[in-house]
Amino acid sequence: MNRAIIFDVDGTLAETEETHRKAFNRAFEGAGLSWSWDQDLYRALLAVTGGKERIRHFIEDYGAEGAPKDDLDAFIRKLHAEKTTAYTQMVKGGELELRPGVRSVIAAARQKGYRLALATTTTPANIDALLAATFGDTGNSLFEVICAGDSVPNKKPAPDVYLRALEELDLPAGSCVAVEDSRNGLLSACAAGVATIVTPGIYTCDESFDEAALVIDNLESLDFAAIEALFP
Ligand code: XBP
Ligand code: MG
Repeated sequence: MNRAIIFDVDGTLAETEETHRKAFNRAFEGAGLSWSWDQDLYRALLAVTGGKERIRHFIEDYGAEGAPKDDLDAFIRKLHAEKTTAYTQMVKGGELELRPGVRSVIAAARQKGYRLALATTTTPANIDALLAATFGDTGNSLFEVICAGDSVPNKKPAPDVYLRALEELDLPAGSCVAVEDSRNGLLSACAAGVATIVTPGIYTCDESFDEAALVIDNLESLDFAAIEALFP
C-alpha cells in the first residue's frame, strides 16, 4: 500500500493547547515574569505557530515587559525549554487523552496497510510524552515518519513540514491525506498539495477551512471509507 495519512499533533491527536497554555504560564511564573496568558489571549497568540515564535510575538507585538534588551534569543530559548519541561511533566501525569476517533482511525489505517506520519510544529519531546501517555510503549513505532518543530526552517502555515514528511515517506502529495485542526495547519498541508481533513478544536473552531477536503467535528463520526475516497 503506498498511501499515507499524515496527522498533525496539537489539537488533532489530542486537545493539547490548554496544557500548553498552562505550561507557558508556569514557565513565566518560574522565571519571575508577570505574564499570564488567559484563553482569549492564547487563542489570539496561536496565530503564530511554534512556542518560541509565539513568545517572541508576545514580546514584540504585545509590548510585554520583562524580557532582556540584549540576547533575546537566549532568553526565549531558556524560557521555552522550561515550558517544555512543564508541558511534558503534565502530559506524563496523564492529563491528556486522544480526541474521539483518533485511536480507531489509526487502528483501521494500520489494519488496511496505510503508512502513518506526523507533521507538527511542536517540540519533539512533546510528541514523545503524548505518544507514551496515550499509546504506551508502542506509541513512537506507530508513525513511520515524524517531522516536528525546528526540523524545518519555516513553520506552519508554510508547507515545509509537510514537504519534509512527503520527502521522508518518498510519496507524492496525491498519495497522502492530512488530518489537521487549524487554519495554519490546513494552509500548510494544502500548500504542499496534500488533501486535508479538518477536525476543528476548542481553539480553532471559529477559523475558516474553505480549502479542506472535509471538515468534521471529530474522527469518531467518520467512516474510514470517507478517508479512502479522498485518495485518487
Ligand atoms: C501547534 C503549535 C505548537 C504548540 C506549542 O503545533 O503551534 O507551537 O502550540 O508547542 P501543531 P511548542 O498543531 O502543528 O502540532 O511550544 O513545542 O511549539
Ligand atoms: Mg494543530
